Amino acid sequence: MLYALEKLKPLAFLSLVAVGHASTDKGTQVVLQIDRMMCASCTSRVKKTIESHTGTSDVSVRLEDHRASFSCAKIKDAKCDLDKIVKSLRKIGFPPKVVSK
Ligand SMILES: [Cu+2]
Repeated sequence: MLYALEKLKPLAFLSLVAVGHASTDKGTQVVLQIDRMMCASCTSRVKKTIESHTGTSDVSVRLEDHRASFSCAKIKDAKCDLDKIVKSLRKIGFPPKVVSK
C-alpha cells in the first residue's frame, strides 16, 4: 500500500502542474509577446489571424505592452493548435514569443 502511494505521488504532482495553467472550460489561457506590432492595423491583423484558428476565443491584442492573449480550447475533434498559430503569425511578419500557455 505504501509502495502504491509512493508510485502515485509523481503522477499527482504532474496533474497539479497541468492544472497550474489557467485552464477553464474555454481551454488554456495563452499569452504571446509580439514586439513587431507598431500600430492599430498591426494589432487588428494579429487579432484576425488568431481568431481564424480553430478553438480560439476571447482574443485580446494590446499595443501598449505588445501582448496578445486568448483562450485555446479543444472543440469537438479539432484542438486549438498553438504551434500553428505561432507559425501563421510568423508568416504575416509578427513572430510571437509564448509568454504563458
Ligand atoms: Cu502597424
